[in-house]
Amino acid sequence: MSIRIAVIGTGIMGWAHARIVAEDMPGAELKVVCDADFSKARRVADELGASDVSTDASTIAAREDVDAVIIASPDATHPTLCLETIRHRKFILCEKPLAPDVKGCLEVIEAETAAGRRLVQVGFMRRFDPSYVEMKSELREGVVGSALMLHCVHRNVSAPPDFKGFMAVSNSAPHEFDIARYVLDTDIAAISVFQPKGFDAKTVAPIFMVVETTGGQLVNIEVNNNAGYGYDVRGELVGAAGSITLAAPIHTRVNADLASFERYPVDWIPRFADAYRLQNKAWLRAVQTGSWHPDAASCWDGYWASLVAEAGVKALETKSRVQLNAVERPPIYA
Ligand code: ISE
Repeated sequence: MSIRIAVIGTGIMGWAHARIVAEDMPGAELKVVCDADFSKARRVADELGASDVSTDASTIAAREDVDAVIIASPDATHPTLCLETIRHRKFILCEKPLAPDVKGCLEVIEAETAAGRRLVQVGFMRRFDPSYVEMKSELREGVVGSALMLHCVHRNVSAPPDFKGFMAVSNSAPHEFDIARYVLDTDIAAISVFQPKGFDAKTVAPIFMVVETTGGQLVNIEVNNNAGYGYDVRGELVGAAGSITLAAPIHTRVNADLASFERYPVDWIPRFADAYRLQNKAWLRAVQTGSWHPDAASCWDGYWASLVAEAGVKALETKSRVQLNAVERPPIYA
């Protein structure tokens, strides 16, 4: 019996998830494509062979022909749609962020705790990226000794029209906040945020963060949403006895015009194509079996990403180091 999946949202991520469901998730069926704009939903449904379209996201979870829901609608709608879907006890893959603020994350955590079981996986797909997975396992093997620092670079070609400077912290960097917790197996104690001279929190410009973990490690994160040359995500974990460097999935090297070069991807979809496929397949197995992949990001991980993001925006705006105070972890996320 196929798992009938509804995808809410037909933006860059909604398209990407709908395509993976339709083309690369045996055991799943793309049942409904939902978008407030009927023509967008119709176009994705027609191209990918979905059975139905909808323009009302609030009705999706109640549908008897939908078993599970992928939420890839605008960030602000995520918590409400999670709450509605949890109310119907259906599994959710919620694109990051779980909620744009900590309050929204805690509301979803409260609902999931009341439901007595995990139903939500948050779309921190880098946890399924083969290079980050290998970085974590090499660290666990003790190859480079104890982890001391993690250097992160996260560069986009260009920021979307409505992007503001602080969104480098609240929208882009949550991937690094989460992957640091995943790779280092730790939580976050404090964050400091800097920009080169002459920029403010509204100006889209390179942002440099220093994150202190509760394990005593240092994580530095550069985010540049207008790097211009390509989508470039780098990472180097520094241990007491060596280091582990992330390798991007480069498949060809071009030799032409007396030059030899590799091409950068245009955005995160091709760079993390394997990660999205593996993430979505792991989520489908959880829907089918009720047991979660150990790397799957839970609502607790979604809460931490928003907690660090909120602290990071405050650190940017106040030009100060901000310490984090997390709530106690509910037992269902142990
Ligand atoms: C975007 O929202 C993402 O999630 C991408 O993975 C990230 O690279 C990009 O910077 C964000 O804006």
